[in-house]
Parts: sequence; structure tokens; C-alpha cells
Amino acid sequence: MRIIPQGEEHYMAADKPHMNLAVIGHIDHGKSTTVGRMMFETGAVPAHIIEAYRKEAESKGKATFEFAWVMDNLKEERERGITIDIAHKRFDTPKFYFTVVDCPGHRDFVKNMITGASQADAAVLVVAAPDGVMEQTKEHVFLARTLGITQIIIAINKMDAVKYDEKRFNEVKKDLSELIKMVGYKPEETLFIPISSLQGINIKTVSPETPWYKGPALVPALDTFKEPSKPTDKPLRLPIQDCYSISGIGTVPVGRVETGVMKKGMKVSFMPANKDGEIKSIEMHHEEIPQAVPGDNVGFNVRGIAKGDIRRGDVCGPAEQPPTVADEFTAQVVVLQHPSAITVGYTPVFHCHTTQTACTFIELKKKLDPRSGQTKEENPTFLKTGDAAIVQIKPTKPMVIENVKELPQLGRFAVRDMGATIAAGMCIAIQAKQMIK
Ligand SMILES: Nc1nc2c(ncn2[C@@H]2O[C@H](COP(=O)(O)OP(=O)(O)OP(=O)(O)O)[C@@H](O)[C@H]2O)c(=O)[nH]1
Ligand SMILES: [Mg+2]
Repeated sequence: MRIIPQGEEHYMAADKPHMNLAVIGHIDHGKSTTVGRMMFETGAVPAHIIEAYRKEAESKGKATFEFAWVMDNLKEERERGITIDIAHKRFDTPKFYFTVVDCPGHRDFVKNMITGASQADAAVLVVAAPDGVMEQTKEHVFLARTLGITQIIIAINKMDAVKYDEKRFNEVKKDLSELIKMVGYKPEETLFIPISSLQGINIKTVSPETPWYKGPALVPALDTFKEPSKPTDKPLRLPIQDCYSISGIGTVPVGRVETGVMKKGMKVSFMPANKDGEIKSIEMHHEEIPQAVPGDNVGFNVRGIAKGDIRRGDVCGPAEQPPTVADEFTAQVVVLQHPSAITVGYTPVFHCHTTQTACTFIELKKKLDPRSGQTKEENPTFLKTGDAAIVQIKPTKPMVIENVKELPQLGRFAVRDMGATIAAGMCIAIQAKQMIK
């Protein structure tokens, strides 16, 4: 069983804390190039590979994509020069080992970005200096925040294309400061780094091209992130990403531990599948481990579960404290964009941990002032772009969601419809469904 692709093991360093890092931003702003460049500069990708990509990309009319190709492995991605699915890669800094999740910027693939962001402890937002703040810059920042990413670094990329102009950098920085402040990040505590990932400027060390810049280069800046806290005192919650059946081993679900601890021999429940089993073994990075803690991406073998019993979107928890299945829940939402208005009866898709479930707005309780949180209007008849509100939601089929106060990792969601993110929010109360064995 391989969870981490072969050949990537040597970037592991068990003695360093682990960080899941999402790289986000508008299409073509250079996210994949930045990740490829960081991996090259930290020694995770050797020079001859980049050189081979460079030659191949050039011969295919895709010159300058050699660093992006480190991340973009799919044929369609390389031909179109865009990222479609999220890709995981590892690299090391002196303080952390990172699993970086390179997110697609294309608007059609925001759902993949949401999956990437929901796995992340921190984010690097890449913004191209010539363009500045664009549509998916806003959407990604908003989603990152709502999905619980509290730490962010901003890389203002393609500085070569604006001749390393300090004035342009400051303009983009000002727009970004306003944007991130709106969603709750503190601009004064955020690093804004001028880079050129194509030229390799300010990636590992600061370069003379930007004599006016006094901060750290991108890679050293990553070490200013704070180690994510490990909520081991909470009950186990492991949302299933996939479930395999491996001959000779049995049923092997894979996923990331969000809270609590998974131990060998533990009795577990999968919800809403409502199936029970016992943990026979746990594996991470091809090695068997006695227990898994928050942040660990693991595969595990369960006794008593057949492959078809559980699927992506189910959540594994202790049998005596199983994940909560919502009959209805109360949520606080912010409407990011909606072509008309959200009214009672609207049933878009809710993306929460690994599940995607259609849910109905059954009551609009009150409209809030997005800044102060004060009630602006009781029982509004509709919600439109920019509104914050308390609403009552009913999933169209059983789904696990938790109160954000108790288990924030499972209490946040994004609402999608017609290929766009409509809203994001968090669950603040639950009417649980009684699950009868
Ligand atoms: N001039 C210049 N071009 C860059 C720089 N970084 C990336 N590019 C170019 O921008 C284009 C897009 O780069 P990608 O890294 O694929 O962008 P992306 O953000 O990953 O794009 P999506 O994944 O499709 O959203 C490529 O042609 C890159 O060579 C830079 O620092 N300077
Ligand atoms: Mg990309």
C-alpha cells in the first residue's frame, strides 16, 4: 500500500514538525512555478529534472513551464498549462517538513482548491504583480479563511515583469491588505514578499534586484509559521478520502486525522454509513505506526468493514463517541457571490471535510452585520452577495458535521452551485439524527 508516491520518502524528517501548506491564488499567477522553484531551491527536485522539463516544455511550445511541470503531472495540465487537480509534494526547511498542496487557480476547479485548502495548516497566496488582485485571488482568500487557515504569507510574483518596481509592489500590497483585512487576517502581521519564481528571485535568499525590500525571502519566511496545534484531547475524527480493498490486507480507508488519536485495537464507527469496526493496523509513509495524531495522513486496516460499506465523505470516530450525523443544523454563512438571491428552498452543494452533500436552506433566521456580527434584520426574505446570516440547513441525505466550537476542523464548509462558490460558513448548532445500529 502506497499513500505517498515512491521516491518521495527521503524528504521526510520525522524529528521535524509537519505542516500542510496550500498554495493558492488566481489562475496563471505562478503558483505551480513557485512551488516547483521552492522544491528546487530546497533540494527536493534535482537540477537535471528541471533541465529535462525545460527542454521538453520548450519542444512542446510550453517554454517557461519547467517549474510548473514539477507540480502539473497530468497530460492535460501540461498541454493546457494549467493545474486541474491538487498535487501533494514534500520539501524541507530548517524548521518544518512541508507537504505542499498546489491548488488550481482556474475557476472551474475551485472545488479541488477547497479540498486542498481544507487539508492545510497555512497558505501561501501567490499574486502576479502585473495583474494584482483578481477574481480567484478574492475567492481563494475568502475560502482559505473560512476553511480555517489562520496563517498566510503573500508572495507578489512576476516582479521581473514589472522591473522589480517598488511602487507597483506597494500598490498590490495595499489592495491585498484591504482584501485580507476584510476576511479577518491582520495585514500588519502578514509578510508580503516580492518574488520572481521564474527567475528565482527572493526564493531562498533576498536578491539585489529588490534593494528596497527589507524582509525575508520566501523559503525562510515559511519558518515564521507557527506549528499547528494538535487537538489530541478531542475525540477522534478522520474524514475518509478514499477506501481501498487490498488483497492480503483487506479494507483500507485513507484520510487525515483531524482531531483525536487513532490507536491500534480501537473500536471505531463510520458515520453516516453507521458501520462499526476495529483498527487492525495503521500505516503512514509505508511504515506501520501504533497510533496516528492530528495532521497525519494515514491508511488503516479495519476488521469488520467491507470496501463497499464506507466511502469518501464518511467520518471515522470512536465507537463510544461517534461522529455527529445532522438531521438539521444551524449555520452562520457569508454569501460570496450569487447571481440573484438565496431564498428558502435553495439546495446547493455543501463541501464539508471530505463530503459533498446537497443541502436545503430551510429557514433564513437573521441577517448580520458582517463586521460587528450584530443582527441587522430578523427573518429576511432573501440573502444576496456580501450578506452574512444565520440560517437553518437540512441535508438531503445523512451527513456528518460538527459544531465549530467543539470540532472546528469538521464544522466549516463551502457552498457551491453552478461551478462557483456561493458562500462559506460554519455550523453553530446541530439537531443530530439518532443512528440506530
Ligand atoms: N515573468 C514571469 N512569469 C512567470 C513567473 N512565475 C510564473 N510565470 C509564468 O506564468 C505562467 C503560469 O505559471 P503557473 O505556475 O502554471 O501558474 P499557476 O498559478 O500554477 O496556474 P494555475 O495552476 O493554472 O492556476 C507560466 O508561463 C509561467 O512561466 C515569474 O516569476 N515571472
Ligand atoms: Mg498551477
